[in-house]
Order: sequence, then structure tokens, then C-alpha cells
Amino acid sequence: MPADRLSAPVGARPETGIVHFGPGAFFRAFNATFTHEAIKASGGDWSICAVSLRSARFRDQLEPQGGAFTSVELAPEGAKYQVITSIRDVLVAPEDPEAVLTCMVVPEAKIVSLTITEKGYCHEPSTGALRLDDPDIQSDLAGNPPKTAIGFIVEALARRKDAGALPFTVMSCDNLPENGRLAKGVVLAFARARDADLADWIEAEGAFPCTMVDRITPATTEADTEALQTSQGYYDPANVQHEPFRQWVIEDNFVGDERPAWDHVGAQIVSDVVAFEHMKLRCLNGTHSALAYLGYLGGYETISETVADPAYARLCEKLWATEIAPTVPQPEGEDLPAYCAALLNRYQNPSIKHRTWQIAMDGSQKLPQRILGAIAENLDAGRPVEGLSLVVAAWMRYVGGVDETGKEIDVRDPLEERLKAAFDSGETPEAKVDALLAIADVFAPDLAANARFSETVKAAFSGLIAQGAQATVGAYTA
Ligand code: CS2
Repeated sequence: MPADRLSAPVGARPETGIVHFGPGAFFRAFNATFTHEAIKASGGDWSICAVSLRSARFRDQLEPQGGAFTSVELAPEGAKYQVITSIRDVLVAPEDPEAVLTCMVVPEAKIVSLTITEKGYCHEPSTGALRLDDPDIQSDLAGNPPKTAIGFIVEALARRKDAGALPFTVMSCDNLPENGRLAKGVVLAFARARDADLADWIEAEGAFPCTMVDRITPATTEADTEALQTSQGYYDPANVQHEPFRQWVIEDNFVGDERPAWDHVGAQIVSDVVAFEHMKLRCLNGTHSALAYLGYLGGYETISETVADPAYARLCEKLWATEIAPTVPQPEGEDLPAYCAALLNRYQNPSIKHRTWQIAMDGSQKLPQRILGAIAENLDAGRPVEGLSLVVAAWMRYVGGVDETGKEIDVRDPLEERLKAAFDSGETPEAKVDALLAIADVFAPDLAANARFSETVKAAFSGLIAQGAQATVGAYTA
């Protein structure tokens, strides 16, 4: 290890007020950076204890640096660097679950925040219901040391209730619609399966604000770490690379009103986040998934490469205009056409190397809120569905696991085996689509049974197989 490693500045540091599950790149580029700036601007004991539910990687990177890491902001014209020091501790839950619970139970812990990705909520994507048959949920319910974020939250809340303390606020920062309501739903379902009094107490005393989070943050690569060392002269494997843009809209709903002064450094605190979440999930994440599947199949490695192809840029514009914007009520203070135009600019940022493969991950958990909800509304309203159905077809082609040149695709998805089995079970393209539409975790039965939808997906899927993604996108946008 090089001697010139980044380290946290010595001196007094704020006490821990936040326990955060999911110490990945997005959390560091977003939550930790906002919190660092809020502490600098307005003080407060809001340091973060970051908890990993699985791997020790981030702890091993951050611990030798005293929790400090570099945020690398990548504008097309160059990079800006900031050392972030809001993380005090990093724990690896499977190594010592009790240590995690201890941090969550102390009264100084006021907020438990989450970036655990869609699958971390152990819910059924098409309905939002907690999957009580999930093996980790079952293990947590049986009273073993918790494995899931939900198991940790409910166990820590039970201990706080027994101690006569207040609950903490549970703040979801994942890309899910009404993420606070979803988090509350799964936490209450789990608590109710354990102890009805506990569930009633959480329902009455707890707070689960909804949030909209937005900053494009690709996974850090070794080349990024080397480039940082060349330009800044120190080694920091925990660095994060992100775009300049960020937007955080937070529902004003915290236990005791206690939170860092995030609003002093740009966060918007509002009474209703739903319209913002809806706009972001469908306009940004919806077209991100479109570019991920159609771009990957078309042979493009990153989002900026994909939208450099004019047909793919037009694909985004056509999806926004004809199938997405009509389903998105304009949030207060936002201008939807300008928002979408700015998105295309963000995608074009050549300094951001966001791999289509990375965004293509976990499609079964992402499609319902990004694509399928808008399709269902368009079907009801008699509007077009060809563009978004093409995205569904591209996802189906992708999860088949073989690309257009015959090379294997490294499909990552919690349902990957079921998806592949469904794909392989169909003898014809139409039968493959039918088998995938029958997966109720992803497709609500009403949608799967809609003949206009299934016919449109089948036509797009056959087109993709016959002509490939680039030609199909070209034909759709001609
Ligand atoms: C992306 C998001 O990986 C993905 O699925 O669509 O991570 C996206 O970059 C962020 O939501 C942007 O805020």
C-alpha cells in the first residue's frame, strides 16, 4: 500500500446521529456529501455510522482513512475534488450484528437511512408487499441475529421501545415510488408478524419520510483511483465519481423534527414528495433503463456513448414526449420539458463513464416503477405504448443471456434463474414473451393479460431478434 494514503483530519468530530445501511458509491456521493456540507455549514452531531449488510470491501477501504474519502465531481470541462469526513465508523453487519444494534439503540441515533437498492426491501416489486417467505426475512423473524435491514430496524426499534426511548426516523433513499411509505409498509408488516404492540407503537410514534434522490454516480474503477492519485498525489480507493448535478427532495416528516441542516446546502424540504419522485423515476430512471437494455444490445458500453448515437437520443426524446410526460404531473417549481432536456445533457456528459451493464442490473426490481406503471396508465387512457413496450422487449432479450453477437451476457438479477428458465421455456419468440409475462413478481396480472400490451411487446421482441437493437431503435425514431 502506498504511504501517501488519504486520512481524516485530526481533531474533534461530531458525534454519530445517523446510522446508514448501504455504504456504496451513491451514498458516499450523495448522503455523506450532503451531510458533510450541512455539518460544515450549520454544525450538529450528525456523523454517520455506515453499515454494510454483506461485503467488508467499503470498511476495508474507508477504515484506514478514518472514514474520509474523496468526492470527484466530473463536469465535461474537468474535475473538482472534495474530501468528505462525515463518516465516523463503518461496520460489517455479518461480522458483528450486536455492534450494529448497539449503534442503532443509543438515543443519539436519530435517523436510520437506507440506500439498500430495490431488492433490499424484500418486497414483491409488482405489489409492494413484504415477502414473508424470503429466507432472510424468515431467519430474522425466527429471532436469529438480523440479516436484513428490516430485521435490524425492527429489532432496534423493539429495544428502544423497551427502554422507553423515542424511535428513530427511517429515511429511505432508494429509487422506489413513495419509498417512505414502502419502507413503513415492510417494517410494519415485519413488526406485526413479531408483536402487534410493537407494530402499533412504530405506527404511532415512528416517521418514514419519502425522499427523491438524484445524482448520477457510476461504480468507481481502478483506473479512477489511479487517475485521482496522479492528479491529487494520494491513494484513496474509497473515492467516488459523480456528476455535478444533485437534487434531494425530502418530506418534512422526522421524529422530533431532528435532522441535519441539509436544506442549508441545497436539499428541498417539502410537504409532499410524490410528484418529484414520480417525475424522477419515470423521466430519468425510465430512460436510463431504456438506454441500458437497448444500448447494451446495440453494442454500447456507456450511457454517453449510447446517446452519442442520434437515434438513441431521439429515443429518449420520443419516450418523454409521447409516453412518459403524459403520465407525470408537473411538480411545483419544475418545468417538465426543461427537466427532460437537462437530462439528455446529463447523459451526454463524456466524463461520466456509466456502464449500460451497471444500470441493466436488477431489472426485475426496477421495471415496475420505471416502465410498467406508465404503460398501464397509457393503456387505460388509450395512449401509445410502443416505445415503453420496446424497452420491456429489450429487457426480455437481455435476460435471455446471449447478446447480438452470440456472446454470453453477465445478467445480474435476484430472479435471474427464473427469468432465464422462462426465456428458455418458450420455443418461439411469442412463447418466450408469454412465459416472461407470466412472472407475477414483475408483471401485475391485469397488465400481463392486456392483449394490446402483450401484442406490442411481442412485435418489438420479434423485431429485436430479427433486426437487432440499433435498427429497431432507428425504425422507432425514424
Ligand atoms: C440508475 C440510477 O443504476 C440505475 O438503475 O438508473 O442509479 C441513476 O443513475 C440514479 O437514480 C440517478 O439519480
